[in-house]
Amino acid sequence: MTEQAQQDDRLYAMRHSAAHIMAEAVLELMPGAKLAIGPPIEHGFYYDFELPESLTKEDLAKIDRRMRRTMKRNFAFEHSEISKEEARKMFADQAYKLELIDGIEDDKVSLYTHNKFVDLCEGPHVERTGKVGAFKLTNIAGAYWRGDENNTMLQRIYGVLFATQEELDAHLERVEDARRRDHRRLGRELELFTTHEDIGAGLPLWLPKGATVRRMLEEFITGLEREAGYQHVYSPHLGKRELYERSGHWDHFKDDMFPPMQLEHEQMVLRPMNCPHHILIYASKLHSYRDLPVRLAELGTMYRWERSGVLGGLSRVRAMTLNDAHIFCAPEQVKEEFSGVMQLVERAYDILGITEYSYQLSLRDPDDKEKYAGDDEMWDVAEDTLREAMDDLGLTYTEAVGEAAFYGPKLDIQFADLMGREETYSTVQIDFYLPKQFDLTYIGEDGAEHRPVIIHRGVLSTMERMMAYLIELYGGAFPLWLAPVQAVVIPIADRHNDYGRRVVDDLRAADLRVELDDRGERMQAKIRDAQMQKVPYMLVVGDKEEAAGAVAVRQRSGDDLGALPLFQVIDRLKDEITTAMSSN
Ligand code: TSB
Ligand code: ZN
Repeated sequence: MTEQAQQDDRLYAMRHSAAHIMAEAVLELMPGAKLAIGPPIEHGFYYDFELPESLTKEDLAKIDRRMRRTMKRNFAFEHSEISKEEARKMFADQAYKLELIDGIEDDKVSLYTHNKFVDLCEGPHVERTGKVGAFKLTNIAGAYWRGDENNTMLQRIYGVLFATQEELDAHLERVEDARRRDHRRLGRELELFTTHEDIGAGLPLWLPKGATVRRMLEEFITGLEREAGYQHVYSPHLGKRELYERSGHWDHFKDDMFPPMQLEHEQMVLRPMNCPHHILIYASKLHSYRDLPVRLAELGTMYRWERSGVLGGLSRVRAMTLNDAHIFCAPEQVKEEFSGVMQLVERAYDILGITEYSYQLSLRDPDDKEKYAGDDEMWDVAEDTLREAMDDLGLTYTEAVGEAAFYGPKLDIQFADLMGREETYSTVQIDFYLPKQFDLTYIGEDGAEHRPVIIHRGVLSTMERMMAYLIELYGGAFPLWLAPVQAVVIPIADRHNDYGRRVVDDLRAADLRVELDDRGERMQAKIRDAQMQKVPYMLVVGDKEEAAGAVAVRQRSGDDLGALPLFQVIDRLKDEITTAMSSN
């Protein structure tokens, strides 16, 4: 066993043991408590109880104290086995335990005892109650017995537990940081996006400030794409059912699609991907090898029937706009195009300040061929091409079997959120299938028809998912070029409002996003509010500034740059933007 695996097992036993100690404490405090189950989980443990009254924060503190006492007294955890018959007697007043005993197949029931507390349990546990590590009870939640909403609602107490106090503190700090940076919370506080129940879950509304950030991102990425030889197109968000039958989405992606709309003579579906539309744009004219590669890009809006349980803020939604492109190229151009996409990805990450990511080759699961279109040979060629393209670039990657698209393997770029959960952002996919389904061709140098390959790629992922990530990456403090409001002009008194307005006009004329805070509040309050809104620059104007054609400049960070002539401030902001957007 590796050292890591040993540590994981040890932590598992500690967390499990703490769950027993907690159940004992609850039973002592509330003798009528009915105990359900109490497993270890990631970062800690929980236990479910049926209790005569709702638990309060004060109860948690009491339970905590009792647990610590039990830990200090350092009882041994002792294992024993009894027959089911004996177990039924022993747990006669514990209905949930009786149900669990009935579910045990063996005739032997395994028990663990510490102090006088006995629980049904397979173990393993630590040796003694003094060895459970450092814990904290975090919260109380409702949970149905066996997760079934037809059953009784139980009360669940969650705890986190680590081997040492330092590790526990570090974890709690991470959780707190994640809570502060949570894009759903910041999305509300900074007025970036919202949802409405009459519109529906997973269908976000982008508020003016969020829309500004998005527009800047869109202008940024489409600019890079134009430089890299992409042509931008527009296409409608829906198509006939037949289109998706032909593309294979109907057979392989239907579960993720909104059901068709029945019209007079046809069925229409909201598109779950943009590829078929781009393919038909390619096919709308004849192509010669000289045109290739054809790189068709679109901020393509698409719709997926994500299950309600997996929706989360902006990171997983049902209506989304992908920074999409489909590259139609000759087979011998695939590697070069792949490399071009990777350069684009790197450039974009560099400018956005994205540094933590990993490469995942998402491959077909050969034991689950139903899920995929195309034959073995096609998959072998596509997967080999992708591996070689990655190896040529000298990039290391992990492989994820079963994560391919139905039409081909993908290079997925994975980012972890603050709690370590991974999601795919950029993706580059090699597709030999759809060109065949749509009978795509180009005329080769030899005058004969050839079949192109399609590279599907998203650089920024969907605007929704990237926005969620960036909000958390920056903690809401967007760099100047992305900030929805780049500067707030703050007049010290009402008599400075006119000058403030002129300052705003000059900044706007220089294409900067500026607001005037002419509320009748005190200057300090205005500065505090601008800081809360994470506005990069605060430009304070009073008598002195007005007389000098200047503004007193304060940065979001708290730095005070003093009074500077307005034209100099404009240059400074413009410079900062140019530098950020050309960083290398
Ligand atoms: C790249 N046809 C390709 C395209 O040409 C495609 O759609 N690939 S995809 O299915 O992998 O989706 C592209 C990216 O969209 C994913 O990598 C992921 O970053 C993002 N995405 C997928 N589903 C969602 C969702 N429900 N909410 C937000 N973003 C999503
Ligand atoms: Zn595609």
